[in-house]
Amino acid sequence: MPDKARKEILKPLDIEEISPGAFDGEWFGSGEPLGVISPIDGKPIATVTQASEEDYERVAAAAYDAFLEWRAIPAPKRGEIVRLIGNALREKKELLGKLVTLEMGKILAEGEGEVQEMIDVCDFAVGLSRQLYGLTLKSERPDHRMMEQWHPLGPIGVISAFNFPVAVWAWNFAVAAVCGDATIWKPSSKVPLTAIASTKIAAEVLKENGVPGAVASLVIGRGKDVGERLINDPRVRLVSFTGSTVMGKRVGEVVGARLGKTILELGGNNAVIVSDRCNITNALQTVLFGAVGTAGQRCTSTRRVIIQEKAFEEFVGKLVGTYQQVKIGNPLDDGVLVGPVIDTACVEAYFAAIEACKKEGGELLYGGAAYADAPFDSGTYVVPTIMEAENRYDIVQRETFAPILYVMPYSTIEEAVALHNGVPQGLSSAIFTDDVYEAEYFVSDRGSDCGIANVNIGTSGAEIGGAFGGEKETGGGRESGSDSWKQYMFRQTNTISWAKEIHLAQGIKFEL
Ligand code: UN1
Repeated sequence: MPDKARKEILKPLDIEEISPGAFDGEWFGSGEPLGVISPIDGKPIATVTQASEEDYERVAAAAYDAFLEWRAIPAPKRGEIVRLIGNALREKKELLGKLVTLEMGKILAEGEGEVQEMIDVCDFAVGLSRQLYGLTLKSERPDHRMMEQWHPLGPIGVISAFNFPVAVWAWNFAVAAVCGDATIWKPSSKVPLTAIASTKIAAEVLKENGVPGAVASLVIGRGKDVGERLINDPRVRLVSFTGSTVMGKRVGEVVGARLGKTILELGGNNAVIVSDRCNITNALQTVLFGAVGTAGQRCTSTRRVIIQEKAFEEFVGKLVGTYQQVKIGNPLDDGVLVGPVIDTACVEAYFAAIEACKKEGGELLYGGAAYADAPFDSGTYVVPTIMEAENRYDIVQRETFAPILYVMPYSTIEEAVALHNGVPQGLSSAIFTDDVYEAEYFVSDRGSDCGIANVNIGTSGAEIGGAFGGEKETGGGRESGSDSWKQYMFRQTNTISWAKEIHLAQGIKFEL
């Protein structure tokens, strides 16, 4: 990729060749340098000076002080700051979207889509800032009133993954900010530049409005230096973690042991059920986007398609036909639908999964190879793959973060749902059907066991207005929309007496 393209993206976003990786109102960093590589061509983009353990301490102390100041500002005023951050993101949408593409490898439309999610959640949070409502409750005592209030919680730790380098931070930051919390963000070390750029955009607005910069704190560093400190830090009342189930279990254990709170967004193993009574064209298009979009690296990516046996052959045949037309290449180029995967470790996981599936009896129907016409020799371009497999295979039970789709037939809707739910994860799910019974069964108490269940749309591409997250090994957390904000605050029950005399609850008499 020409250096010009890099400059055109980095310069206007104020990313230097060597950027400090810690922010607490000021930029600094005294840890080891981290080279950032673009998966597009395997070449370096820039270097980040990581945060050391001491740097983490400085950031956490500043975030705590910033929280004390920020929580005293009325929530709608905090919302106004978030509104301005949303506007700043609107101005930088194209640029930041390009940086997401450069650093992470997803296509431009998806890079910009991610920034759109940031904007959307800012808008959502602005409205929320005039709500954050509690209940009033009837007291059993005369002339007493009970109510609930929600108060700011404290600094929030946000540990985000490489695949959604900016949107997931925004889901947490925008909501936490209107709730009165400061955020300490530890992004994936694979994508630190987008984190620096996003923090700079927010920091400028904070500065212009006299708000402490540490409301949007950042620590880029190694897990053992800053990640472990963050999850062990009693000042950090809530840790919102997105990543693998293995890592999430560790975060859950450590934060749980100190009785802190967590939001865990872990692995998915998302399936689409395709009925023989559905719009096949729509189902094909949707499965394609879900399975090959972001090169299969969304936690909501479609990994399994469970197809009614009468429609199986036709659907799979057509699906292979659609896969053949997908343009793979430089994600900065027009018309490309699939860019590189994040790194060569991902490519290894891709080949290992295909081999494992074959060994268990699976059949390769399409793909299963490095992309022969890759635009660069970075070793990160693979052909999206379709395999016929059985749900019980060990490899099908696991989440492989690569564009591999397992297809399998079913006969009854009840069997389809049993197959669907027969995996350890429970993030996102979908059914394609025109049959009311099937659709309602899928979203009923006996239906999908996932946090997200859709009818006639796919597993990925959730709107920010809904609560996002999943059940079982996905971790049970919910973030962004609906009433997810409650996790960023603590609930206080207030009972207020305006009675002339004392009344004890439960009618107890306790008099001298
Ligand atoms: C993720 O993959 O970590 O629903 C998040 C979606 C996006 C977010 C995915 N809105 O696919």
